[in-house]
Amino acid sequence: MDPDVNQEEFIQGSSRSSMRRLSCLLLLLISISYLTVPSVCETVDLVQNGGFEDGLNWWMSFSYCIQLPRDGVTTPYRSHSGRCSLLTECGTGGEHCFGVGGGASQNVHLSKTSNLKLSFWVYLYGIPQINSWTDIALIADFWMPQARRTLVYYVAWAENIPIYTDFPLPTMASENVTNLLLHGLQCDKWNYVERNFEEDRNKAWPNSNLDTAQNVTITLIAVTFQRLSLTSKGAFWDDVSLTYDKASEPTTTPAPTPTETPPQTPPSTTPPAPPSPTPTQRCVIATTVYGSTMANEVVYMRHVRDDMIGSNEVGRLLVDEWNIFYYAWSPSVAQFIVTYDFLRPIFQVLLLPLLGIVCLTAYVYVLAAPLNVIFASVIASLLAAILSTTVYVVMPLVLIRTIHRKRLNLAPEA
Ligand SMILES: [Ca+2]
Repeated sequence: MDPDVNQEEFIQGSSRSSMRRLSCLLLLLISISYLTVPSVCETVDLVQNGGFEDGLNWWMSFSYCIQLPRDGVTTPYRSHSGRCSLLTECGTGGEHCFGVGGGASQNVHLSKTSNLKLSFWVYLYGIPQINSWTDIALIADFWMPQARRTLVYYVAWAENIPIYTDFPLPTMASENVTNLLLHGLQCDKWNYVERNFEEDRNKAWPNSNLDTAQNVTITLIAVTFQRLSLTSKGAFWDDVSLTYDKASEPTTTPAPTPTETPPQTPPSTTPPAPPSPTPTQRCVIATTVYGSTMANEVVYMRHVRDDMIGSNEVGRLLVDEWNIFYYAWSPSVAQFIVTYDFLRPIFQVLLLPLLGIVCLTAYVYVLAAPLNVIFASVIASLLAAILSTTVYVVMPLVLIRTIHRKRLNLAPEA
């Protein structure tokens, strides 16, 4: 017996056994991630395109003064996550209008209004410490069959004059408008605001049954009432979110569903061709496989990529590097799937491990983020890279090698 051959067989057997154990461990980890992250996966966001990565899709831009239009616009100049945010800018009042500014709004359909959490990031600029004659606010309008109630979350307001109880519409009765002044927000930096929507609503109108509200319109606006303003001022908005936790929802009542209001530029449900990766950097393969940019799987993947990992400078750098690599080859794969449509269900199965990896990545990010968001982005990216490479590169190679060797062993000797 040749001891070298025995040693080689022993090493090969040992490496196969290690690979099997690694594969089992990975499968176990991915399965556990599916079971243990329902809170992450089942948080439903009713606001569409709240990170403004798809331009103003789902949002409607408007100006406070028609003669001096200053619509809300999306901009890559500054963002909290991803590449873009919404800019609402104030202007000089001049002689034409009492206030100049504008914003963007989105109508959200509610089948019930409980367990709702409102959150957003806002970056104020050009606002002095004391009074600027400027109102910057997120406005929530509840629409009911016979009435309308308005909650105004001020992030900046004209401190030296009484608050406009009828802002933004002078015709609204003040008892229907509730102003909430959000203190402690700072200029020239991103501020995070999170509100219990239900609590605010019930405090504002304890005796009115707002459960009957079927729609809420969320408006982001910046308006100045200064006649002569030399400085540019306003706000950037990002990651606007109105969520409810599916897990905590009573089973006896129907679940809220995303808005049915047609968007300004509705995404195609059956893309005839693979979606373009620019400028919004959609997940092209997942979008092609699941048939829509708004498919739950695609929205979730994008959310983890842009709003979690890409929520800080280092994370965004990692996401950018990944995008350069990914978009170098993914449009060809997407085109292939479009050409051979019957492959779509196969790709849906092939993407299941990726969904598990994304859930696990999100779980790790959520665990690590309270320590440090940059650390969370790095560790989550690293985990995603290692798991994806192992599942989609290493394991298939090992499988091919094993099959090849078995064939060689079975081949009759010459
Ligand atoms: Ca964004």
